Amino acid sequence: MKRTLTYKILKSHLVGGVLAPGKEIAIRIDQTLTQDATGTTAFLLYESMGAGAVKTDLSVSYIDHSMSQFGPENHNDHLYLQTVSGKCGVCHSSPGNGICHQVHLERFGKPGATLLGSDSHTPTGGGIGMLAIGAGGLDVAVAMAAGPFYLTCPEVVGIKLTGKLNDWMAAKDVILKLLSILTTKGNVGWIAEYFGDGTGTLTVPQRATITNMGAELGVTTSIFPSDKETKKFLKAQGRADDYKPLTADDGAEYDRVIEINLSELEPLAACPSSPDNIKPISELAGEKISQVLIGSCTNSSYTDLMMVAKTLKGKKIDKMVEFGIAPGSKQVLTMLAKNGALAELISAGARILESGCGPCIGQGFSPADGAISLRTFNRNFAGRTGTKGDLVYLVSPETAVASVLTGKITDPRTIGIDYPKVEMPKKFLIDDSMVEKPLSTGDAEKVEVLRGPTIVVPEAAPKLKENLFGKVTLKCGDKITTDHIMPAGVFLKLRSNVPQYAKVVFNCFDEEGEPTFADRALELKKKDIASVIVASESYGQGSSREHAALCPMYLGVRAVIAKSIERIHKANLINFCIVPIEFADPADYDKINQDDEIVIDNLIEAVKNSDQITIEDKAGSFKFIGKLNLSSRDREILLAGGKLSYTLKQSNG
Ligand code: MIC
Ligand code: SF4
Repeated sequence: MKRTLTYKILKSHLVGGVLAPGKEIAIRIDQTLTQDATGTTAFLLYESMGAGAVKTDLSVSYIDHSMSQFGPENHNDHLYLQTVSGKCGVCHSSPGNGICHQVHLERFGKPGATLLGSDSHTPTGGGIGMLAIGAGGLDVAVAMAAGPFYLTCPEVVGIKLTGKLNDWMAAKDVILKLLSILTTKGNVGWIAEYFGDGTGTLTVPQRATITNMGAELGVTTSIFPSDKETKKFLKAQGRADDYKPLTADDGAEYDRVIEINLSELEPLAACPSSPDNIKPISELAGEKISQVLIGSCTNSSYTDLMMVAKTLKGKKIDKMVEFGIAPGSKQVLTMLAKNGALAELISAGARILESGCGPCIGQGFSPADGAISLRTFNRNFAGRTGTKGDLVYLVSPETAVASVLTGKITDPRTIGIDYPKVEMPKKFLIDDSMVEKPLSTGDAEKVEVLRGPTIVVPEAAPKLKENLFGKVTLKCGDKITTDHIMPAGVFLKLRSNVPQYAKVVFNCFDEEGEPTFADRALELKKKDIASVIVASESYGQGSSREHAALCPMYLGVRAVIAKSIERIHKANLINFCIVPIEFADPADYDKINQDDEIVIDNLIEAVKNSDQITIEDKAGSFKFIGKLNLSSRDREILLAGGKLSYTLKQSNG
């Protein structure tokens, strides 16, 4: 049988189940990554498992998200993560070393290996032929303790790339094109595998932009073959030994094929406020802008920023635009500093930010009311910038730099500048001094784990009850992202303190002068009434943050009833014992309303044995069927009271 690259890697890591689309499989995880915003919970839960030193080939803990440090919380988290990493045999990447995905690609990722990361953009590693998957922190903690990762055996969509990108066209335009075709909805359970002659024309950083933003499709991951470009990149990173060639078999059969001719692309933008709201730049050109930001794990590579610096050389940006650049890693920033490109950027008018997530996660640079912000990032969910009603357009660095010169949305092909081709360096500057390597067992034992007072161990999930009596605390619409459920930005510093962080669950829906979602849910919890969330399509899109399950769980949310639920969020709900229910008939969504009191009888019995469950209005005005789309393991986890209890039960026999 002619195999896809995806199936080859899955096969070599399979430890349970059979490789048949739609069936649950278990795979061995070679590497893990965590970042600070999800990492504290992941490590607190890891410690609760009493697992000792990590059992993976490599686990890296990055500090890159929460670096604004207003108040002691962030630094408390950093110190905890640094010391707990030392204790558990985990590499620690210090703040300033760079964004987890960029650094992992540069310094650690390996073709053919599996990577599980507590961040939804972990698929960036697919750019060098890794099978790299995002998950909740608890799933990553289990993988660090040698537990397999369970997933639905995917269907593979082959993305056939032909042709070659023209001047001023970018990898970002490729993934925006794909988002215009596949959208952010309905791709759960798929993996996107790139093949065709066009793949060989793309460099590793370009491929990584595409696999990174594949997260926005909602697919499990995206992957490119490992070929001579991969070899060139790894060699330039001083890691030639990590290279191995990997491709799909000739004539491999994909479950679906989408063809994109790179030569025919035109510059695109994702318009407010969804990554799949795609329009050609030609339609938007001339629109006045107030802000341009270049960076994030999608577009902050050395080659991206060199292209920007070369375009700006000797020029000044438009006076009405504020311009920020966040280089993806210390490697990128140092190289720009050494070759003079940084000076060109500063002299053109850029504000240089530290290497980290920064404005991508709402830490600074919130745009003015009504101001258009052009960003090379991967997400433009409403309000993610910290400004209500924000107007964020996601574009390529090429479009961003052209626009910062003119002060308007601009097609880079029209600015009359020759495209500054940037060659991949033969050798990247290698300095891993901001990565602490795992200690010897003796030294690890001596490490004192620092736990600042703002770090609170999360409460265990409560057990399911046979009959659920609840109230619909919120009814929401389509595409509710985890940013809606659990805002980041200024609240990011509360990630290690669930009772505090839970106060802002769904705060985007709170009305001034009215009790907040959290108040309403806690009030019900006191009376032993469960909160139930009702949602439409694609509930839980976006980030992997398990706080979007953990904090609602703390507030007493016990079930989510939606038309569809996204992969990582559904797993997080199960991990924290919130029952994910899908409408058997989507039309039933219209029957149920906020504040309805509902009854779900025989819940435990249904979770044990049934694929469906009856949801009834207490007042008797409706009754409908919900689907329990659960694997037998999901059922066991729910019945055990969540994944932590399940894992402890398993390890105690
Ligand atoms: C994001 O881009 O939304 C984040 C912040 O990186 C999240 C992780 C988090 O919420 O900490 C993600 O993508 O998973
Ligand atoms: Fe950081 Fe933004 Fe990437 Fe998330 S998407 S990891 S916040 S840079």
